[in-house]
Parts: sequence; structure tokens; C-alpha cells
Amino acid sequence: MKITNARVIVCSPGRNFVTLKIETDQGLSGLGDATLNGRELSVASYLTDHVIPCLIGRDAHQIEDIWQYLYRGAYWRRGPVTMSAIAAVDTALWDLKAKAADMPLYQLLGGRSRTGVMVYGHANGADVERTVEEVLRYKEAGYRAIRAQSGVPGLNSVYGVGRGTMFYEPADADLPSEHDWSSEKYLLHAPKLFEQVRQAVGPDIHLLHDVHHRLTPIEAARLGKALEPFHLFWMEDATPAENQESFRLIRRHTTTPIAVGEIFNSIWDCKGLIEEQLIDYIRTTVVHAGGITHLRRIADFASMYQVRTGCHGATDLSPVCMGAALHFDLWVPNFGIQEYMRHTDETDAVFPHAYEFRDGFMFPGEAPGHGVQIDEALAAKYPYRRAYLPVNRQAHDGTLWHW
Ligand code: CS2
Ligand code: MG
Repeated sequence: MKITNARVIVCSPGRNFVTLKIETDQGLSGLGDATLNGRELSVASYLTDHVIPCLIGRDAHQIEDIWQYLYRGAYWRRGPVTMSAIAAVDTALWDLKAKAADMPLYQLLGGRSRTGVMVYGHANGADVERTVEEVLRYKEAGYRAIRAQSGVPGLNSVYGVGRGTMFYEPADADLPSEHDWSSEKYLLHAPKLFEQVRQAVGPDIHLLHDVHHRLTPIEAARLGKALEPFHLFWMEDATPAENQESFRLIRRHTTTPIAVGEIFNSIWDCKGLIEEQLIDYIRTTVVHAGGITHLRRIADFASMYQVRTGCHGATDLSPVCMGAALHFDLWVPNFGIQEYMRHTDETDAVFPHAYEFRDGFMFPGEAPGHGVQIDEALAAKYPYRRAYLPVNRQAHDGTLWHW
């Protein structure tokens, strides 16, 4: 099955997406997500100008050889742009191989390991009261796992509180908007939020929280300890993870489970965290960590240390990524949970898909491949619009901080 053509489709149905479409001499085509929030055109160019010329004429069935060709052959290895581009090619080739075999992708990976994929939704609000209302709404909607984020008294802007309630989109401006931050105000507030949320929702719902890289290790340890009475499913991105050793300090002080990895793009970013069991869940994704081929390697390595998967699934990961991730999640032995931030109706219309949500679980469907298509005519009606993620500054003195 020879690759005859490959195209990058950039569109913006409510937010920007970059999609790679690979076409073959057997009339089959495959799709991969290449969306990197705030830096979309970098990946589009990497694919169009540097990768696609090398794909034409290759055998689409040689997924591993093409992965190694693009990884080792680039010389400049790793990084979010390179690994998102490789991921898009890899995902499209897995989509193609499953279509050629006329089977859903999870069957090609090794078949289902569970009845469905447990997901978590995002409940957020400007204050504790409205966040509790949202958590209860998600419980009512059938979610068994819910992430809670709320505004922090005394701060003008908040992470995780987005447009309306159902949809959260952080890339909110043509140039980076500026948020303010106070770790001290946040550390005083977060335990109060979860005391209220846990009391309202009862003991059986999994609660999750995203610190979004903003604490120092000792502050993260303090937060983990303070949240222990509310038995969270995980505390995510508690501190920046460039220095993997910093998680030793957090681990020494708290039993709150730890999740990291949505911004990782290779196994090397998480090797120490996993082999020292400094984390409980690895959040790497199909679109940013080199595709299905590399994500399987990360998951298998993690399973040796009883670390489970918890793939990132925000709105800036397209339905193509979500579809592929659900097939991966249905197969992967050490599955933990899948993030599921719903896309808007206009996004879903551009990306028709087989997956569905039922009673707190997602099901990838039985369509051949990953089950997600793109309506190119409709996509063309939503041209790219530059949009940046915010930056963050310390409220008391303006120091540029982690967003
Ligand atoms: C967040 C993301 O979903 C999450 O866990 O960390 O929403 C993240 O802020 C965005 O994906 C950034 O583009
Ligand atoms: Mg996160």
C-alpha cells in the first residue's frame, strides 16, 4: 500500500486544529492529529516542508520503519513540534493499517482489555459554590470521575475556568493574555474547595485536580498533604517536571496520587519519574508523544513500575486524537483514566466520529481504523486564527511565572 499523497489541513471550528491526511494507491486514507496549542503553524510547516516529501512512495504498512526514519533521520531529536509531527504520521498510518485490515484499531493493538474507557470531565467555576454546582451537574450526567477547578479569591484570572461551563478553551487571544497568580492564596483556597466538593459529591466519585505546574516542590508537598482527607484520584502537574528528581520531595510527604506528563513528548521525559515510582499516572498523549507507536512504549515501560496511563484529552487535542486515544485506552493493560473535555458542536461537525460517551465511559466504536473523519469542505469554512495560550505573572510583583 504505497503513499501517493499527504496533506496538512489547518482549520479553526471554534479553535485551531492541524490534521494530516495520508492517501494511498489503494484508495484508502488515514488521519493524524498534529495540533500543538499556540504553535500550530510550526507543526504544519514541519510536516509540509520537511516530512511529507520523504513519505511519498513509501509503503504505508511500514509504520515502525517510518517512525524510526522520522525520529533518527531528523538528527535534531525530540521536542513538541517534532514529536507532534511524527505522531500525526504515525496515527494516520495506524488508521490506514486498521482500515486495510477492515478492523477497529483496538483490535490491531491486541483487542479490548476492558468493557469501556472510564473518563473524567471538567467541572469549574469562578468560586467554590459554582464549582460545586458544576461537579454535581457532571455527577448527574453520569460521570464517575470529575476534575474540579475554581477561581481563587483575590486573583483576577483563574486556570481552568473557561468559556461558559461545558467548554474550556485556554487559547483565548491573538496575543498572549496575562493572568495573575499567588501560590499562597491558592494554597489557602484549594483545600477549602475540595472539602466542599467532597462533602457535596459523596465518597464514591473520583475527584481530580490540576495544579498546572505552578507550585515549588515543597508547596506541592504541602498541597498533597492538605488534600489527603478528600482522597483525590490524582493531583496533576503539581510542579514543573523538567527536574524529575523534584518529585522525590513531594513523594516523601504525601500519599495523594500524582499525575504528570501532558507536555512530555518522549519516554526520556518521564523515565526517572516512572522507574523511581515518583508518579502514579503518566499523562502523555497520542498527539504530543510520537503517536501510538511511542505511546505504547511509554505505557509498557510504565507498567513495569505499576504506573498507569491517564492520557491528556483537552479540547486542543482534536477528535482525531481522541478517537485514536480511545482505541489505545481500550487495549492498554495498565489503563488508568482518560481525560474527556467535550469539543464544541462546530468541531464535532468538522470531525465526524464513531466514539460516544455513555454512563461515565467512552467507547471508540467498531468502525475500521480509529473511526474519525474530516469534512474538508466544512473545515475550509473555518480558516486559521492566531491564538495564544496565556502567560502568568506573580500578582505581588509581576514576576513571569508558570502558566
Ligand atoms: C490542562 C489542559 O486538560 C488539562 O489537564 O492542562 O487544558 C492544558 O491547559 C491545555 O491542553 C493547554 O493547551
Ligand atoms: Mg493538565
